[in-house]
Amino acid sequence: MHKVLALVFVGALFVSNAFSFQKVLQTNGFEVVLESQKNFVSGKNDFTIQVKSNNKALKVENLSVRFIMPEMPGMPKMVEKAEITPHDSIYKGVVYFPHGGTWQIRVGFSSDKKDYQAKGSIDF
Ligand SMILES: [Cu+2]
Repeated sequence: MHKVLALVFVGALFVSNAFSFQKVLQTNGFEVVLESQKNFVSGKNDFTIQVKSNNKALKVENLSVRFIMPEMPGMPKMVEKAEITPHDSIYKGVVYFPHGGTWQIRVGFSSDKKDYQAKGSIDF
């Protein structure tokens, strides 16, 4: 039941075309598409992530999304791992940021038994 509701929810997001944030990362011919209804903020963030090949969203294995801020004066390195829930080939992510700034994005996944990592960054 929860899965059905979640699918309807994610579907509704697409139908209403409500994404105001989109970031596309590239790796080895894959496009990793991060989307959210609002720009990332400190605190809780909900987003969706899709791994596409030839414009088709794929089901992948071991999808992980981490946001990293390198060590800075007076602040240790921070790694915030997103909680990922698959809904067919759309993955729903939740991440909490302690504060804004520039965060490196690392998206890892496996497809056909090979491991890939896409990199990017966001600023808020
Ligand atoms: Cu920090």
